[in-house]
Amino acid sequence: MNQFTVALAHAAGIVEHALDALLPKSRDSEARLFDAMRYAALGGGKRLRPFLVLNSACLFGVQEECAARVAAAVECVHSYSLVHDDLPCMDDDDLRRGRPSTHRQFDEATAVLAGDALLALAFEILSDSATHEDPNIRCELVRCLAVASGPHGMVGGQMLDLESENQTLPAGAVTRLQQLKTGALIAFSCEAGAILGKASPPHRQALHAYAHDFGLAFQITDDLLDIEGNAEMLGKTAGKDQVAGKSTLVSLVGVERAKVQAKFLSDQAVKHLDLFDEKADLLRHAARFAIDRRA
Ligand code: GRG
Repeated sequence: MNQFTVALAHAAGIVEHALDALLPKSRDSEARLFDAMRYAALGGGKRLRPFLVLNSACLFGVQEECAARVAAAVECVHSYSLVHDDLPCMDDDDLRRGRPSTHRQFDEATAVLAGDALLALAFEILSDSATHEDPNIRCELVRCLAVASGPHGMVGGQMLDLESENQTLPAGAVTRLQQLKTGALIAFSCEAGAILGKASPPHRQALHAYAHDFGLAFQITDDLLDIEGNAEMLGKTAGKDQVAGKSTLVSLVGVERAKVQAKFLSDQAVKHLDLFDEKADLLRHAARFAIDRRA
């Protein structure tokens, strides 16, 4: 295992420990809801967003327990988005993270409620004084996560994505859609450390720029994996973009040019970290991982 793989596994351990504590095992009549929430949030995944939260927080000397709570909140939002995305009314997928998607394991109504509950729990976690002693910081975290996950972020991107099926979008529209659907939550994950650490505007701006290029490189790679991968390797159904007639950078410019663009964006993301010392090395490695990953 290389240094980055070890660090990613370490971040996964930290966020899973936090989620395990924040998601009670059972609560009498609501037991089924909590079981479904735990199934969705604790069932694997790369935990890349938590990694980004923990490592951006590390740059500013933030206490690990505080960063772990923010990482757990981000993963709650991410897990909710996957649960809802897999529903029959959206992507209609039976497989997620190598096992039945939440509505297949439970039922549709439970999956909708588990997703809703995970979203609400994220904000409950952020607004708790255990996340940061300063209420202004907690308020800023809540505001930024709300923007990243709502109509100006992930949900807005998902709407554009649904509307774009069987249409050819221009490259600029594809980029905007992906920035909203995937990039906004990744950007929050990178900036969260700067918010927690009350970083200077240039440091926060550098992380924002890093996240912008990282998010696009990550999504182009996702689109490439959808074409080049298979269900066993990805833990989810492959080849869905083509079936749904979705415009992606890969469908617009082809596999080879998309790979060149992803590499360009990953390199550019690394350059945005120039004002940080070697403490940012794991974030530099992460930009490479975003394009080299096989799942
Ligand atoms: C339904 C509200 C709502 C939003 C859906 C995030 C999303 C928007 C849909 C999920 C489907 C998808 C392919 C989105 C693109 C973002 C993406 C690559 C998600 C998968 O993230 P990974 O690879 O997943 O980090 P793991 O399982 O590793 O956590």
